[in-house]
Amino acid sequence: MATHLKSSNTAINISDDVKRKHIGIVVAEWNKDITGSLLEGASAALKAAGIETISIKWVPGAFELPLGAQYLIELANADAVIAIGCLIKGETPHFHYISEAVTGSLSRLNLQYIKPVVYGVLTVDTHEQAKERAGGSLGNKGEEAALVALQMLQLREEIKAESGRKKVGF
Ligand code: DLZ
Repeated sequence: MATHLKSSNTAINISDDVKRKHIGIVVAEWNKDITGSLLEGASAALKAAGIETISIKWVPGAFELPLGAQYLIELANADAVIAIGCLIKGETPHFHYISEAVTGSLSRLNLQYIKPVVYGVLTVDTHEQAKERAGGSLGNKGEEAALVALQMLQLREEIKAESGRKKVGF
């Protein structure tokens, strides 16, 4: 039976086919108090949606998220990956180099594998801003990332079903 979920932007009906998908979560250890809360939000949302198979893997920092996501897709055959990290602006240009590399690489994985690789990475100025987005006053961005993964998997199923129906007519 389909499960009805409401994200901040849209309502999603999760079909039984989507519930059987394997979803990977790759999480960075840097700023673990924050990434741990984002992980809790993402896992809780996937469980509430009835997702049966969830693999959680930790990597050292945000820079390692793209390779961790690639491992989950290539070696564990994940259908979607949620990448969770927290980059806090410091006094060196590190923040810019890492956030640009991570954003570009995660974005490319979506198209390379034709699978959702969701950007659950906070890029903030302060630890306080991160806390607000990791279960604080601005919600939990991990939970939002999980809903995005489900929405994209559902979209794929719908488009597949529609294109199958069209072929029957020829
Ligand atoms: C080096 C570094 C710095 C300065 N800041 C962060 C951060 O705010 N968040 C994060 O997830 N990782 C950070 N890292 C570590 C890098 O992502 C990476 O793990 C190392 O540079 C090793 O490749």
